[in-house]
Amino acid sequence: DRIILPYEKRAELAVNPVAKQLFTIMATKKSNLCLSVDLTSSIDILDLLEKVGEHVCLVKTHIDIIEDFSDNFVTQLKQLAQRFNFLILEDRKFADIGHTVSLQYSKGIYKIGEWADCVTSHSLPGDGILKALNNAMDCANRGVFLLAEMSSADNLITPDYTEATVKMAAKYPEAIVGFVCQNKKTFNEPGFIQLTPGVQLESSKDELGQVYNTPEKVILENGADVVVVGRGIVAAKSPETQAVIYKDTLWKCYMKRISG
Ligand code: 5BU
Repeated sequence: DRIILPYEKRAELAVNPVAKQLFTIMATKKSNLCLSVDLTSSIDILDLLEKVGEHVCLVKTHIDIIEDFSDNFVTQLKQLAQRFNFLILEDRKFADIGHTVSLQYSKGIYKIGEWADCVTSHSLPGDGILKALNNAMDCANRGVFLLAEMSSADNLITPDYTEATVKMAAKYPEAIVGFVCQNKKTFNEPGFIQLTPGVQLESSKDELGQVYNTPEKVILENGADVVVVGRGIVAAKSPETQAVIYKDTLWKCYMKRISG
């Protein structure tokens, strides 16, 4: 059962190199916190990461919301990732035919494939999207989190869709870091990582459909391995203090889970 296996053990079972790295970073830094840096100014993002980089295993970006994007931003982001030992996930949610996705992954102004350790992708278009990403990743240290479930209220993903998504991943195991999902029953494979967004210290909602569960619920009941927190940290008075609170709370839940 993946739920009670420690990250060190799961690192050995992972096929994708980014999954291996991420399990190892979590175990080393004692952090299963992924910070979603949903800010629109590159300086604000870099300043925030200076303060919280040491507390996170993964930084999740939406590169297309940054208003002053530049190649220099990417250079600085990569330097912070090196310095603080975290990985970068571009939450691009690819959702087109394979050919278009391979262009979106490698080209344009963002050239995502050059700097993002991993990306998110929908399964909706069929496995051509994974074939495209797998080819574009070209044996580099790269990987995909496949979206099997969403956190938002009344989303249209059905249990059949979720199951078919997990089956699709089995065709390209070397490309798959894990799944973005909300439920531990979604998959069993211990080498894959469950990334779960929609988390704050208190269960709540926002005005646009986001649903928040607590760390206890998502880790102990729902099987989250890496927990995505955005506004819970980014919008706090002191993001640094709040990041430490999240990091400690999430890690405690994980320790409790693996102790059975
Ligand atoms: P929040 O501020 O903690 O609500 O931010 C959550 C982030 O996770 C945000 O960047 C979303 O785009 C992302 N997300 C999500 O909230 N729910 C999902 O199901 C998926 C991604 Br997939």
